[in-house]
Amino acid sequence: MDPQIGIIMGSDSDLPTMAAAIAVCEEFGIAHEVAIVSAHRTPDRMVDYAQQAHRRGIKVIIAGAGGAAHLPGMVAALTPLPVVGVPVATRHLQGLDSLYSIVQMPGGIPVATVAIGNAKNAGLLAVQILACQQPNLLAQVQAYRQSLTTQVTEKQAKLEQ
Ligand code: RP5
Repeated sequence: MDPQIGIIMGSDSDLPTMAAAIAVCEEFGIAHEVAIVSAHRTPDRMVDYAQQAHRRGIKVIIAGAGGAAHLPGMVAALTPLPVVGVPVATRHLQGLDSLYSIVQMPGGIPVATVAIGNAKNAGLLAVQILACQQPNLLAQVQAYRQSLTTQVTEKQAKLEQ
């Protein structure tokens, strides 16, 4: 099955963070691909990936990067697809630099930026974007939400025992 979500990151050192987005795709049974695409170290590969993704059937791109995190914004500038940005926490500034690099996009070129390190939400957002056009997936999202509600209800019930 052709991948519908592209998960890219600036370095293999981002993988432990981005693994949560991969896990969401696996949980929802969505075909996805994972690639290391660096805005700074492999700029030509980044341009090629961003320009070709929609032609290959990708519907949403999740892009994670840390430090001078230009990958999500540059990819967003090069693709018509929605881009979800994940600021990866860095050793020196704890990801604040990554967040600032990704979140302040100029009007016209959005990146849906999640919280620092929150690749899980990036995966869920990508799934929900796909679910707009896929009733079965929408039902899965609703079931997932219901499971969150149930977990809280059960914890509350334990507190009251
Ligand atoms: C960014 O630089 C990557 O996204 C990564 O978060 C950061 C550090 O990369 P490495 O030096 O660990 O390869 O491009």
